[in-house]
Amino acid sequence: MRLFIPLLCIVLAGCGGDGDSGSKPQTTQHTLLVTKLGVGSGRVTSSPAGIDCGSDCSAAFANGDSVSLTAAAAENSNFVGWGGDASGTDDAVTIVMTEDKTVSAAFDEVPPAQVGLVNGDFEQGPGVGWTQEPSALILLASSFGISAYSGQYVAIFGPSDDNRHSASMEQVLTLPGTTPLYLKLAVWIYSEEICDIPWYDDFGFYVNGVAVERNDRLCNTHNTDGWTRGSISISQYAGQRVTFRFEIFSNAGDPLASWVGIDALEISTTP
Ligand SMILES: [Ca+2]
Ligand SMILES: [Ca+2]
Repeated sequence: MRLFIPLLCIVLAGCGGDGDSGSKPQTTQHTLLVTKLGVGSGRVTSSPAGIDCGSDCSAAFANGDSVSLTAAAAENSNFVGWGGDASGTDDAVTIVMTEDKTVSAAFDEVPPAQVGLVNGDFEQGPGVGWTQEPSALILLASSFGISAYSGQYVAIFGPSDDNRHSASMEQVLTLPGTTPLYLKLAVWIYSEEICDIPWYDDFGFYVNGVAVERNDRLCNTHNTDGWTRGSISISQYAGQRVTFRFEIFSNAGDPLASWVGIDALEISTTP
């Protein structure tokens, strides 16, 4: 027993000898409680371990402990930030356990990405879906003296009273993940440029700034005498978030003298 008692004292870390009145008090514990707020979802874990919230959202830690909490948003959620006895928007935060503490973690839902074109037939007018420069290109076909291919509205790229040398329209969209994939559209070309003279205009369809379909010698032999239906392969961009851009321009010093109308844009799995 003479050997056993000192060993037991080490294990218990607190055997007072005779006359030793200053023995350490047992370490105080504080509770850390994590609550989750918001319409999104996510998980909060602690280091040292103890909280995995999830379902295990409270744990006791020794007085003075530094506890690091880490928030991980679930799919289609965002971590917004910490509240209660913590603050900030970084995924990790450190809490010093000087007392019982409650920390909230807020998660928001990420709105699902719009798949496909918005206002591809332009029937929602010039204010929806498309950024247009230098002014609205989506207009009532009747105001231009033509019929729309679909509905009432079309987009027209060409000269204007402002003596523009270019006009463009773009939209950021997420494409469906299926292949093959096509952009189907109706096109009407009317050019007054003479093909023997290099004052051609240039009209193109660009994805992420790269020309996918382009006519850089637009002149009067290309006139379509009305709407024609065409399709452009965009399979290589399937499933991606991309920028669609249509642009007409004339070379420096030479005005635009071509009009290109487009209408009834549609993302399709068939050409
Ligand atoms: Ca239309
Ligand atoms: Ca020109």
